[in-house]
Amino acid sequence: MQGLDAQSLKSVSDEIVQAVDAAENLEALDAIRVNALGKKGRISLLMRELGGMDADARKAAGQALNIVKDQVAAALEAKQFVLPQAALNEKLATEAIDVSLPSRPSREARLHPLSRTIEEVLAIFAEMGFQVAEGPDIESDYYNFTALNIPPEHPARQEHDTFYLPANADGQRKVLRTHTSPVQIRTMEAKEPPIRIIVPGRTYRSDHDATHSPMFHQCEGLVIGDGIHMGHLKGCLIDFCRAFFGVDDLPVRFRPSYFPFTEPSAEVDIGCTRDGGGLKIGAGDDWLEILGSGMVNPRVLANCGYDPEKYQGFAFGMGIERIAMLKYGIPDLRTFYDSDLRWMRHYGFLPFDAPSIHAGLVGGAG
Ligand code: 2NL
Repeated sequence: MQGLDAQSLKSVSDEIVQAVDAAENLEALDAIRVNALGKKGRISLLMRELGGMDADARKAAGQALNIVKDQVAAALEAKQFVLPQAALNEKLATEAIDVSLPSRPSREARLHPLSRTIEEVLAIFAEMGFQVAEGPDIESDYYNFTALNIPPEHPARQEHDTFYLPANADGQRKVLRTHTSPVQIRTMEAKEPPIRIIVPGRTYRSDHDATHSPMFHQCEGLVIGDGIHMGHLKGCLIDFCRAFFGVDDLPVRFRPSYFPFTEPSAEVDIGCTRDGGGLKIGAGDDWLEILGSGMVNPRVLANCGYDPEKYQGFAFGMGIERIAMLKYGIPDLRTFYDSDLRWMRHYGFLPFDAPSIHAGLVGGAG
C-alpha cells in the first residue's frame, strides 16, 4: 500500500504543515485546507485507501493517519487565528497617521478665546479639587430666582432683564437662565456636602449694547462643607486670580457688596495701572473688578434642604467675556460673536496648546 507507511505519512504531514506556516493570507490557507482535508484532498484520499487493507494493517495505518489529520487540523486552526492579527498589525503599521503633524496653514483651526478662557478657569479650579457641573439653559423661575432668595417683585428680577418663554398650560413661564446659579441649586438638592463645583456656561439677559450681549458666558463656583468661612473664600479666590493672570504677587482686594444669594458679599478687585489708553495688570495703584462672591445666604442653604447650622459655604461668579478681554487685550465685546476668521487667526489658540496650570496658563495666540 503506497503512501500509508510511517515514512510517507510523516512527509505528507510535514509538507502540509510547512505550507500552512508559509501561507500569507486567509485565501491561501483555505486552499491548503481544501487540498489536504477537502473531499478530494490528500488526506481524504489516503483515508479511502484504508478500505483495501487487511484489518490489522488498517487499524495501525488508520491511527497514524488520524494523528496526521489532527496535526494538520491543529496547524490550520492556529494559523487561522494568527493571520487576521498579522493582517491587522500590518494595516496599523502602514496606515498609521501622525495626528500631531501640523495641518496645512490655510486650514489651521483655532480655538475661540472664550473656549480657551473657560478651559483655563476650569484647569485652575480642577487643580484645587473642584468638579465641573453643568445644567440646562432653559430654567424654571424657581431655580433661576426663588431658590436663590430672589422673591417675585424683588428688584433683582428687573435688573436681570430676563428673557421669558411663552407660558405653558398651567401658566408657568420658563426663563433663559440669567446666571449659572441654578446648576448649584440643583447640585445641592441632589447631593450632601462636601461640595466643590465649578460651573461654566451660557447665560442670557435682555441687554444689547457695546458692553452687553444678550447671550454671554459665566463661570460660578460653590463650596459647601462643615465650617467653611470667609478665610476659605479669600484664599481660594486670591489663588485663582494669581494663577489666571500669571502674576505671583498680584494685589487682590475684597470690597463689601450685596447679592441676595450671599451674606456677606464681596466684590473682588485686582491691582492694575492705567496709562492713557493702556492697561497693565498686576501692579500700580488702580483697581479692576474681576469677580463677585460671598458666603452662601443661610436662606439659600435652607431652600436646598441643608441645615445652615450644620453646613456653610461660599460662592462666586465671574463673566468670561470680561476676564478674556482683560487677559488677552480684546477691546470690543461684540467681536466675540462675529465669527470673523481673520479675528480668529489673530485672537484664537492652536488646538494642541492645551491649558494647564503647569504651563503657567499664559500661552499666546498662534
Ligand atoms: C458676579 C457675581 C456671584 C454667586 C454668584 C451663588 C450661587 C448660589 C448661592 C450663592 Cl447657588 N451664590 N453665586 C454668588 C456671588 C456672586 O456672581 O459678578 N457674577 C458675574
